[in-house]
Amino acid sequence: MEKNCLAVDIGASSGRLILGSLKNGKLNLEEIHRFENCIVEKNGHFCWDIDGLFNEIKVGIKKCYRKGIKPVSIGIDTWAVDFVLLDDNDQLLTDAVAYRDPRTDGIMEEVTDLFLKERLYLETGIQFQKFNTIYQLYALKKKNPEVLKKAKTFLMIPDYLHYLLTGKKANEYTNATTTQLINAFTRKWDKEIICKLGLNMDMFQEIKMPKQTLGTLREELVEEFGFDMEVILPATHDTGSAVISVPELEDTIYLSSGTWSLIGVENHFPICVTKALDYNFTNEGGMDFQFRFLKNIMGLWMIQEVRRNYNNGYSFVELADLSRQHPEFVSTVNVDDPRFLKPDNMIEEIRKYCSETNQRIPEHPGEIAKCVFDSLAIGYKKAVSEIEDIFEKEFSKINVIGGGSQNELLNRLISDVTKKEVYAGPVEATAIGNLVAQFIALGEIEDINNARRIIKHSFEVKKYV
Ligand code: LFR
Repeated sequence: MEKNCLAVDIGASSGRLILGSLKNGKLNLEEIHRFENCIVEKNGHFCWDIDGLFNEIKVGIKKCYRKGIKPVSIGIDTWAVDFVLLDDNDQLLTDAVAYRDPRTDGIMEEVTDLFLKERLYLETGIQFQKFNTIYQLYALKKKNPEVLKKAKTFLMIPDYLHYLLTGKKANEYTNATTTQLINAFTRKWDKEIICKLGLNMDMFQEIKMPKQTLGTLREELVEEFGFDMEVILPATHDTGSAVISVPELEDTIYLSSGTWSLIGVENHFPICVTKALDYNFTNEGGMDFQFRFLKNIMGLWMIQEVRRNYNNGYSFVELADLSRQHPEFVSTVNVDDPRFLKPDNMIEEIRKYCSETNQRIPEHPGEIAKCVFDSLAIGYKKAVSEIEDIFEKEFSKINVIGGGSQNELLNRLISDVTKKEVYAGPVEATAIGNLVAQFIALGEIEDINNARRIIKHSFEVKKYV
């Protein structure tokens, strides 16, 4: 009997439950449920509605059952770095504060006064972003030490959702690396860093690897859903799952395009050389002990926010079409600048930046959109040349994966600006990578190489030259 696995993939703007099945050497996907996700204000912080998200997962599982499908396994991936803390009764001690919350303003500098930046980088291989878990925990320690004192369990967002499904606690490796508290070489919690920060080592859980089975559903959920299934850990960091589904890595730079743009290459070892630190590249842990050497670029978040600031009056396609009407407009912004992480108003922030840098100020929606797309393309070009500088070689292809790979305008622009062949797809890269981990664990796919061959045969990839 053909086995169905369920991937739960939740990004910063939407979540989906996607069913995967294998037939005649191809992977088939069926979207079961899709829902919105957004940042909400709670107790003076920007937070995720974690209970609402778990509820949507339950709705999706029930939809499966109503369609007569009982998946054999499920796995959840989300964005990285965010976490919750539980008390000794396993109750939530914290809200699921979102990484764009300003609680970490200035904290990275305080932590890097305690540690040499070079040392932190050499041990963890992780980029310096003010929202990393290490800075969120340190902010909590400074501002709410009593909360940290009571904390018995540290779980990242997918770990917590997996805990709600199974009652089992673990920290999944790929996502845990984004805390900047995992030693890149031992692949374990770095006790020295944790203790020096004055954090309680005991709240960190056992590290489990993708493809490990966490458990089965809690009894009450089995009753509620009408069936049981295994919970198999995927790469719970969405970018980790996404990169698994790049069909061809040879001579290729991948660009995982969604709320963030993650641009880089896959490696067998972390690269912690000074140049990589200066360019602020990260080495995030991947499935099968691979490392994602990549850079975060502000991504489609900028256009999502622009759209929101226009009260959703234009669709993304309309904004792209409008931008084409202003070929003469050439002002650009630095997409690495943290001022674009969570400005009060993205349109105003872009205008302010242009004015401060003596460029023409974008007026119309088309000019704003053109400024965003051009700036992203320039950001990608810069990252590509940094990668080529570090590897001392040229790459001829860029493979854009994820939802953003559907943006034809941006794909063409990337090809024009970088002068490389651009391949676009698969669109559902993250869910595919999530499913692949489950199918390998179940013995339905041999290994990741085999999986990449299956992906190549199963999904359309468009070429732009
Ligand atoms: C993408 C992503 C990035 C991570 C950012 C914040 O969704 O997971 O990889 O740097 O979100 O968690």
